[in-house]
Parts: sequence; C-alpha cells; structure tokens
Amino acid sequence: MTSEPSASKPLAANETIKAASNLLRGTLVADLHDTSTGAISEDNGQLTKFHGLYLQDDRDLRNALKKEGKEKAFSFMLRVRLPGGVATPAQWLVLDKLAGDLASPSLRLTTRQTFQFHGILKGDVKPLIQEMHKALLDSIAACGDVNRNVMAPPNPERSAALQEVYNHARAWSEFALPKTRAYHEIWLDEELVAGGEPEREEMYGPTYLPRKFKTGFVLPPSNDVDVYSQDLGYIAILEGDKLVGYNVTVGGGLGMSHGNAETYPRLADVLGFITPEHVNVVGEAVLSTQRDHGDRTNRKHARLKYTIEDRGIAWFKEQVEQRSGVTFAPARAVHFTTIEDPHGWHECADGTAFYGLHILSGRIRDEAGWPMKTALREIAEIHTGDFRLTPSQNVTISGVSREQRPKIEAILAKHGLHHENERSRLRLNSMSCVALPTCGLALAESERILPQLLAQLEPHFVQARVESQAVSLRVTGCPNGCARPYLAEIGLVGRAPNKYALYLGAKYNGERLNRLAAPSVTLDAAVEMLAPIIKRYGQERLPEEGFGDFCDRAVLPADATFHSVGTLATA
Ligand code: SRM
Ligand code: SF4
Repeated sequence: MTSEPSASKPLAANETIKAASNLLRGTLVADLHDTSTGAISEDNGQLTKFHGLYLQDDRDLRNALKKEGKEKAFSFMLRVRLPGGVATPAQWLVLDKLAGDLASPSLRLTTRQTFQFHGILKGDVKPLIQEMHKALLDSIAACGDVNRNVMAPPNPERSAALQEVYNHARAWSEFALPKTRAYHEIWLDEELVAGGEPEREEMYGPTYLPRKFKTGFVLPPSNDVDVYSQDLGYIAILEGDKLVGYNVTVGGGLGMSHGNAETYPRLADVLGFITPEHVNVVGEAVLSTQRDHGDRTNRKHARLKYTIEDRGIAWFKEQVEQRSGVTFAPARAVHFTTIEDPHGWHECADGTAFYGLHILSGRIRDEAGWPMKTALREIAEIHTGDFRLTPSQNVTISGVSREQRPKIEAILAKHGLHHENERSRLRLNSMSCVALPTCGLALAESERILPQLLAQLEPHFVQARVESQAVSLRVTGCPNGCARPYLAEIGLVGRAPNKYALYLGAKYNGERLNRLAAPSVTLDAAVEMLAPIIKRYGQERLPEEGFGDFCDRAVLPADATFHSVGTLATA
C-alpha cells in the first residue's frame, strides 16, 4: 500500500504529517480556536489543503506590517470542488453572497473550472463552509495529495456523447474522493461516531498520494482541458455520434523550478483504448500504482510524470493492466483543432442555448464601468438553467430557453457587458494565474499585469493583419505553471519582479510544449522581442499556419529545447 522510498533517503516531511494526522484531522480544531493569531501551524497548514484551504497572507502589506512589528495579514483561500465546473443559479447566488460577506469580495474562476475565494479570515472559514454545505457545495479534496477537481468539457447538453463524458467525469470524481470524515467533523460539526467501525481509506491508504493528482476528460476536436497536461486523461472516442470509449493518457504535468533541470513540464503518454465501463477501474489502477511507487522522499520528484519517466511507460502500463484486469486496445486516432472556449450564443441538441462569456483571468468583481459581479448575480436571479466554468477561466450561461435569451441579453446590455466577447483573439485565448498579492509562491505579477501586456501586444497583431488569428497567451508569476504557460504559443513565466522567462512555439491545440526563447526579460523587452516576430508572422506564415507553429519552424533556433538557455536572435 505504501511507496518504496529508497532506503537511504528519508521520507518528505509531508509524509510524516499525513501519517500522524489521523486521516487529515491533525490539531486543526485547536488551531481554529486559537484567537491569538490569524494563522494556523505549518503542519495543520499542510492538512487544510486536503480540505480545499490554503493559508495565505496579503503580500502587498507584508513590508509595512513587518516594519510596524505586526503579524502578517493572514487569511485563507478556499477552492470549491466542482467536477466539470457546473453550478446552479442558487449555488451561484450563495457563492456571490459569501464572497461579499466573508471573503475578498471578488470570485475567482480557476484554470481547472472551479471557484476560489480569497481573503477569508480564520474565524470566517467555518461559517463560509457551512453556508456552502447548505447549497450542496464543498471543498473536499480540491487541493492536497489526492485526485483534484476533475475537468470535463463544460457544455454537456451540446450532444448526448458530451453528456456521457460529463457523467463519467463526475462518477470518477465521486469514486476517487477520500473517505475520511475529517472535513465533516471539523467544519460541519458532525459528531464523532463512538464505537463505530474504524475509518479506512481503502483506495488511498493513510498517507494518501505522494503528491497532487489531476484528471481531465476531453472530447475532440476540442482540447479545452489540455488533456496532455493531466496526470490522468480520458480522450473520448466516438463512432458516428456514439461514445465507444476513451484513449487513456498518463503522466502529464507542468510544474518545474527555475534552475533545477531535474524538474520539467511533461506531456502525457497514451496508454491505449478502453471501453467506457472501465473508466473507474483503470483510473483506480493508475492512482494506486502512483500511490505505491511515486517518490515519497522528494516532493519535487513526486508527481506521476517522474514515476513514469523513471520506470518507463511499458512498466507502468503493465502495472495498470495487472491491477485493473483490463487490457488496453491500441489507441484510436484523435484530432484536436482548438482549445478556445465557445463564446457568444450556441444552440444545443436539447433545444436550449448557452452563452459563453469571456472573463479576463477569471476574475469576477465590480469595477467602475465593468460591474461583472452584479450582472452575473442578476442573471443568476432569473436564470433557470445553470452555469458552467470553463478550463480557460471563462463562464457559460447554459440551458437557456428561447424566452429567457432576451432577458439575459438585456441584463448584459444594461451593464455595458454585451461586447465582452468582441475582443481580440489574443485576449480571448489568454490566461493568467492569480500570483500577487495572494499567492505565496509568486515571484512576479501575473493577473495584475495581463491587461497591460495585452494592450501592448494587441496593436502588433493588428499592424501585421493577423488579429483574427487565435493565438494563445498565458502568463504565470512563477514556474509552477498554474495557467499552463508551457502549452501556450506565447508563455511568460515569472522569475523575479518584472522578470519573465519567455517561451514560444507550442502547438495551439495543446499537443506540443513551447521552448525557451529568452530566460529573463522584462515585460517591455518581451514585447520588443515579440513585435518583429509578429510582423514576420504576418508576412511569412504558411497557409493556416498557427503562431506557435511559425515560431517553431521559422523563429526558434533548432537547438532551443525546453531546457535551453540563451536568448533568441531576433534580428
Ligand atoms: Fe496551481 C500551487 C493557484 C492550477 C501547478 N496553485 C498553487 C497555489 C495553491 C500556491 C501554493 O501552493 O501556495 C496557488 C494559489 C494562488 C492563489 O492565491 O489563489 C495556485 N493553480 C492555481 C489556480 C487558482 C490558478 C488560476 O489562476 O486559475 C489554479 C487552480 C486550479 C484548480 O481549480 O484546482 C491552478 N496549478 C494549476 C495548474 C493547471 C492545471 O492543473 O490544469 C498547474 C499545472 C499543472 C500541474 O499540476 O502540473 C498547477 N500549482 C501548481 C504547482 C506545481 C506542481 C508541480 O508538480 O510542481 C504548485 C506548487 C506545488 O504544488 O508545490 C501550485
Ligand atoms: Fe502562484 Fe506560481 Fe501558481 Fe501563479 S503559477 S498561482 S505564482 S504558484
């Protein structure tokens, strides 16, 4: 059940914390009662992640508070568990209200189709979770060393096959949930059952996985969930309109550390084809192989991608086949063409329509002239369908009847938000991670500089007459890769304040990683480097050639590998 750490290496500290935690309880209750600090202990901070919570502090205030000799401005980030990103209007209204009453007050849509609250004070966490619970929402396993929020194409009602894919994603999400009642006891005041059966984590074991684990389902030709970046991926295969099974992919992952060549982004391998009834049993076999063989001595080497790199895909496939009793058939051919969310109105097979709404960086708030939070609240008040969060931090208003359509349009128009989708293709294909001021790992700005970066880059695409071309741009504040920047045609990855590594040349459809073009440039320098490349793209591109393909073919030196350093010659 447990991993086999090399005899010479001690287990990573988190392994001891998990083992001693009594299935994720730790001493959290005592910490919550301690009103002398807004924080919790470091050990408990590792455990709250399994409950969807991160202790953070406002980094904008750090220096000033330090000078005044005061404690950091601690608060919590909470990530909701929302398989496939589906929320009802009633749930939207609860989340909207909780953000206003007990958190930052913005709502943040994430790159894995869920909501995050920021700025929740320690004493407000429990009431917030309890209100979420009343709305049938929770944050169990949204973070931590377990199977995280499962991604799936966001608009299942477009076809019967998509609906089936969504159902499989949901079923796998439920199946892979931890069994501990720790969350219910700590946050929902559930009584401890005296004398009952001892709790067992049958699938995970008492120390869960060596590291986080992510699953995504996808239906070609859209690769909206970036399936090759997931630890476990299911690529739906249709014959005609009928779902016949999935190609299973394993070992994707994007996190790396600057200057540590032992860490790297990796695209998943394809194991083969399975029929739909085997989704859970194969998923469990993948997960248990990683549970037993993942590296529990070094968290920087603990993801499934390294287990597969170290032991080989043939060994891994054998393990999964043995454990599941399922033999993989040869993978079927798949063809991905896009990652872009459908924007605007789209008709569905069930007679309803949905409206895809672009939200820059997934940040929903009210700003002067841009009252998005209010508009979406008003829509939730009259909407009879539901909301879907997309893998690119956008939202779709789904299940809209013919009669409701003008009402939704009127609300957006009243607030001046009916032209949000009429933005450049670059903007519609952009993402950024949260970074400063909340993310404790940020080395540079991300979400807060995206508007400025877009404003600088967009005119170059217009001048080169390629503004209608979909080009993916993704920015992160550090190399962990939360906005999947290594799969972007233009990727900027923070190194230090206003210093970014620039990556170019990924394939737009998520099938090829980008490569390092400049190891450390300011944003202005990145724009200066990109300007002549965009101009050349307008003049020299081949018919239908994407920006990433052009950079890969004509701009990047042949030896510019993912790990290469050295700046790109732009002359
Ligand atoms: Fe992430 C850690 C935000 C998707 C790779 N990520 C973090 C933390 C929790 C920072 C921390 O550990 O203290 C960030 C919280 C920032 C904040 O203030 O909110 C954070 N990650 C995010 C989100 C909110 C970015 C966003 O702007 O949407 C995404 C939440 C997804 C969700 O709903 O579950 C988010 N993170 C990702 C992705 C993309 C994906 O999964 O599709 C990745 C790359 C894929 C992967 O995992 O390989 C990603 N996050 C990481 C890593 C690096 C993991 C690694 O293997 O090295 C860390 C750091 C860590 O785990 O040690 C990290
Ligand atoms: Fe934070 Fe880095 Fe993730 Fe951005 S990429 S949210 S800076 S951990």
